[in-house]
Amino acid sequence: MLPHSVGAHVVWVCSAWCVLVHGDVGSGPSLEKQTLDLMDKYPLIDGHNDLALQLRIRHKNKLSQVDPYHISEVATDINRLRLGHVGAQVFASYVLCGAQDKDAVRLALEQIDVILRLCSEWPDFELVTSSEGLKNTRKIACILSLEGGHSIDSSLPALRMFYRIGVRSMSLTHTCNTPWAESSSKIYPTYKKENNSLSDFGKAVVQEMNRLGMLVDLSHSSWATARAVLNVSVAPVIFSHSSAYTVCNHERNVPDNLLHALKKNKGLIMVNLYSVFVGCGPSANVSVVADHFDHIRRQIGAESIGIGGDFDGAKDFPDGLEDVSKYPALIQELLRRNWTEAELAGVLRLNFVRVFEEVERVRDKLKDSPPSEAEIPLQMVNSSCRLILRPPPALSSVIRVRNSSTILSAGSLLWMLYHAYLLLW
Ligand SMILES: *[C@@H]1O[C@H](CO)[C@@H](O)[C@H](O)[C@H]1NC(C)=O
Ligand SMILES: *[C@@H]1O[C@H](CO)[C@@H](O)[C@H](O)[C@H]1NC(C)=O
Ligand SMILES: *[C@@H]1O[C@H](CO)[C@@H](O)[C@H](O)[C@H]1NC(C)=O
Ligand SMILES: *[C@@H]1O[C@H](CO)[C@@H](O)[C@H](O)[C@H]1NC(C)=O
Ligand SMILES: *[C@@H]1O[C@H](CO)[C@@H](O)[C@H](O)[C@H]1NC(C)=O
Ligand SMILES: CC(=O)N[C@H]1CO[C@H](CO)[C@@H](O)[C@@H]1O
Ligand SMILES: [Zn+2]
Repeated sequence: MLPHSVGAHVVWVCSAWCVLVHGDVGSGPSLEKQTLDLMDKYPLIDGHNDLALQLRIRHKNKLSQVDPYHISEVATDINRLRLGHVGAQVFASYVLCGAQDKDAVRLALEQIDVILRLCSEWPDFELVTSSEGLKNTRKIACILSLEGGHSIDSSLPALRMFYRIGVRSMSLTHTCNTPWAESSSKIYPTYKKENNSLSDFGKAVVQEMNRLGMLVDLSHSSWATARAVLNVSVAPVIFSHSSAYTVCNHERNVPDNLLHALKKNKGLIMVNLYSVFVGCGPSANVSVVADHFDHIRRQIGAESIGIGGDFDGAKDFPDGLEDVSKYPALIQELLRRNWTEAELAGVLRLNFVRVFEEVERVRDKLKDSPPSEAEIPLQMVNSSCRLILRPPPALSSVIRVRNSSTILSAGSLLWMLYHAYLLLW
């Protein structure tokens, strides 16, 4: 029932051929075959990919200009996904922080449009919106995510509509704070937070995501926000593309105490491959990436680990891991380091499926809770781009009167009589 990849077949034939030619059955070729067999059985579910961003930048989202099997100057296309044994890709709908409080919602919808198009028009892809769909598809599964909470413009109704069109995961921030959550990055001066990294409205966002069955993604959030979310979320959360802070001390990575909180939450950290996060510099190699896996496994166990490559969201990737076709090199290195096949089956696929299923179970348990009507305080989001709707004075005074069941103040009584008079007149 798992996708059978043409690419894998080609590679397998080559490795068999190499064995024949060199008469070599040493550890190299057999490890390679073991890797590819394992990845045939457990095709990778990758947690983060920014192809849609590149389609915007390079092709203005005009899919008709693009050959799905070979896209130049990017790290992702169908040929390379097949070679990489990728069975499912979470595609990010990412909108620049500069659009916050402007047209972030429109831009996010446009990125979702291009992802939904490629997931339906490209024959190798299928959009999935449930763990069942993910497990059953024979194609490369597409999972839709929203990168950056600024794309919901502080609106739970907008969040719900994103869920309806297929979004199953959202990172609370990108590199900017939202009015309700804090980013790991300080490059934007917006919505400074002091001692309140997740506001009451932010908690309502997390609770509504739990109720909907949307994965809460803490990559890009500040550590304080991540801790606050882990305190509130009743479902497991993910870091869709973050690595280990102890191995490379970059603020986008996850420190050990947060890793332990994540384990308690039964969540998942999907290791980011970007050289700057894994090697703390513009260059890195497979071995350094594997050090992140080893470290996290020592801290919280292999069952908490996945892979979130971040291809096409950044420029410099480690030697030997330059694009989505190279994942087998990483799995082979982990096998060489004595990771078991069961551990790697989890890292490749089963851990993500488990978390997704648990998120759905929480949704099912909450099915009798009504949609949240929480609103962000107006003064938090008051900008010239927002139309402020106010009830007319007559209506608001009538509501006030209706609500005060015991004592009517003389003032509101007068207001009511005055407006009743105006209406009659
Ligand atoms: C934030 O916390 C720090 C350290 O606990 C404290 O010194 C500061 O006064 C707090 N700021 C506010 C606005 O509460
Ligand atoms: C977690 O929740 C507890 C109990 O409500 C609270 O005392 C604590 O400050 C919270 N921690 C964070 C990081 O929000
Ligand atoms: C990988 O990079 C590390 C750190 O730069 C270096 O020490 C190591 O020798 C490299 N390993 C390989 C196999 O190139
Ligand atoms: C893997 O296990 C074998 C056998 O126990 C051992 O000889 C080898 O040193 C281990 N390799 C690594 C990288 O830990
Ligand atoms: C919103 O901003 C406008 C213009 O700056 C101001 O007149 C109004 O009082 C503000 N409203 C709130 C609720 O902050
Ligand atoms: C703001 C407020 O007091 N709202 C109340 C108005 O009356 C309805 C019906 O009695 C209550 O449900 C609201 O809480
Ligand atoms: Zn990112």
